[in-house]
Parts: sequence; C-alpha cells; structure tokens
Amino acid sequence: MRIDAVEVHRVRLPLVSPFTTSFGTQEERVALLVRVVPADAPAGWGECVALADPFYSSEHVAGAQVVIRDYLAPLLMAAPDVHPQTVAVLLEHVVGHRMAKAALEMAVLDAELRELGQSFATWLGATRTRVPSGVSVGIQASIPQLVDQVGEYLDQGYVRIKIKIRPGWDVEPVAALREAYGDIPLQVDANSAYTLADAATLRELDRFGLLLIEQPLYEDDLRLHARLTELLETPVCLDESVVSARAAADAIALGATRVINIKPGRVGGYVEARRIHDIARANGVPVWCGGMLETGIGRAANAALAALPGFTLPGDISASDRFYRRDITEPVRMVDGWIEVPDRPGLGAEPLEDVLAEVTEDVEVLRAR
Ligand code: OSB
Ligand code: MG
Repeated sequence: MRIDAVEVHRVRLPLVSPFTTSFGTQEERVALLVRVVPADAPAGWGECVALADPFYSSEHVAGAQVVIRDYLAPLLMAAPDVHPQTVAVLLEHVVGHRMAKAALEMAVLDAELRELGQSFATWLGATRTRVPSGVSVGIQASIPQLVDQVGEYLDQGYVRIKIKIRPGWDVEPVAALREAYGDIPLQVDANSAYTLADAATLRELDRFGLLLIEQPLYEDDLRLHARLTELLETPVCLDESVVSARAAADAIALGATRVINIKPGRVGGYVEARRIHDIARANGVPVWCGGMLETGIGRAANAALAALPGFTLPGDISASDRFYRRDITEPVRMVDGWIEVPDRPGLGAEPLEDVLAEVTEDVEVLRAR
C-alpha cells in the first residue's frame, strides 16, 4: 500500500493510581497514537510505548514525536509500496528509535489486516484464543499497603503477581507476600537498579522460589547478567537489554538470560517481536509479553502476540482498568484471570471518538509530498 498521510495524536490519560518503579513515578500516561491513512486501504492505528521521560529507555514521547515527524513518516510516505514486513527495512537508515518505528509498523499492520479482513492473531499464527493475565505492582509506601494491593489483584483474578523492586525494597516485601499469600506465582522487576555488588542481597531472594528476576543490572551489560545468572537460583529475565532479535540471540548464547520479556515497542515492532519468540523457542527459552502502560490499542495487540505457543508464562497484560478508569478503546477485560484474544480484522481495537477527543492534547497531520 501507499501511505498518503500519517497523523500523530498525543494523548494524556490519568492513571487510577501512581505507578512507582526504581526509575520514577508515573502519575499519568502521555502517549503517542499514530494513524496511517493509505491511498487504497482502510486507515490503521498504532501506539508508541515511549514514556514521557527517558528514564526507562532512551526514547521518550517528545523525541519520538520529532523523529516520526521529521524522519520516519516522510520515509514511509515516500515509499511506493509499504507492507508490515517491509516497514523496518524502509526505516532502517534511522538509527535506534525503535519505539517510534514500532508505532508506525503497528499502524501499517492494522491497516493491512483490515484490508485483508484478517485478525492479528491469525496473521501471527497464534495458537490460543485467550491468554493468562498477570499484573505489575508498583513500589508502595509501606509493606501493609503492598500486601493489601496485591490482595486486591488476587481477588480480581490475576494469575501472576510481579512487584517492582529496588535496593531497600526487595527481600522484605517479597517475604511479606509469601507470608500473606503463600505459593502464588510471583516475580520481581528491578529495572536496572542493582549492580553486581548487590549479588548477596539478590541471592536472599532465592529462598522465595520466584518465577524470575527481571532486568537486575544495566541495560547494556550482558556479560554481568551472565555472571549474575551463575550466582542466582532465581532465573534472570531480561527486559531493557533485549532491544532486537540479535540482542536476544546474544543474550541466550552468553547465558545472560533464562527467560525473555518481549515488548514489541522496545524491539522495533511486532515483526521483530515474533522473531525473538522464534529464536527463544528454538533455544528452549520461555518468553512472556511485557507491558508499557498501553492503551487498549497496544493491549489488544499484545494479547494476540502472547497467544503464540512460546509464550509459556503469564504476561503483563492486565485489564484496562488496572491503569485507566476510562481507556480510549472499548476496555480490555480480564475474566477469571484470562484476557480474550481479539478475533476482529486488524489489531482488534481502535479509539472511541468521544474519549479520544477528550484526552487529545495535540494532533499533527503529516502528508506525502
Ligand atoms: O519494566 O516492565 C517494565 C511499565 C513501564 C515501563 C516499564 C515497565 C512497566 C511495567 C508495567 O512493569 C507493565 C504493564 O504495562 O502492565
Ligand atoms: Mg521490566
């Protein structure tokens, strides 16, 4: 297809409660939604997962907006024929900016699937119609508050709990959750807050039988993660470090990761995400789908990805109401711990016009020249 226009919608959504990680507190979600308008096919929507500040990754909303406007959208609109599998190649000349690229690829994918009348799950080769739903719990003000919050999520039906940790908020909160809830599926995410000098503390976590510890060390240090993997019984799982299929293959080969968190935005899109799934599966490495406080658009697409056979652990795909009182799409629901995989043509969700109008703070319309 040829792309006539790309719209960039910046939205601002309040969160139901602040979300605190080792890299800071999110009080609201500022996000970019992109809409591609093909000459000869239905329009498609994509979502950029970059956060407002460059604290989780080098990308952030304002930077992604500039890169899409000045570089990526013009490249896309200059191409005579665009398909989901060729977007990454078209945009390759721009170094990095994977989250911005992923948003465009996602919108092209949505447009093409709507044109084909095919669901994303079918296109991917998904093997399930629903996926188990886990929840990511931020750092709380106190241990009792954490225990209460996790209790609420368990009551709602979430089948796996992940808590954010950082130095000073690790062994105690995990011990408190084991004490309160016994043998629930539990894992922790450090968002790079530790160094190898903390190995002794992290080893204390071994006695709790966690599913995994996510991204304990620096994003760019596979060697130290491999070293830490040897020191811990808890499986090390990389998030931030896995920026591509090549990085995933390296991490596996080096013994730096025993599980992989796949976030399509972080790796440049769903096509690359599926490549990582395939590589991991061929190597017997389990994967799960991470989350980036997505709106219903990204949440629907992630549910389809997580329905591939290598996704053997519950992901951070929770219901819309985990983060948003009012999502911009029909809300994604969790029932008895499950999220339905959308089976409509396209990615499976689109913004509701009235909600979109309410939360939009800026729209840029870019046209082919
Ligand atoms: O590290 O997995 C992470 C949210 C924003 C940025 C990074 C992370 C997270 C989460 C939330 O843990 C996952 C979700 O969207 O449910
Ligand atoms: Mg993480």
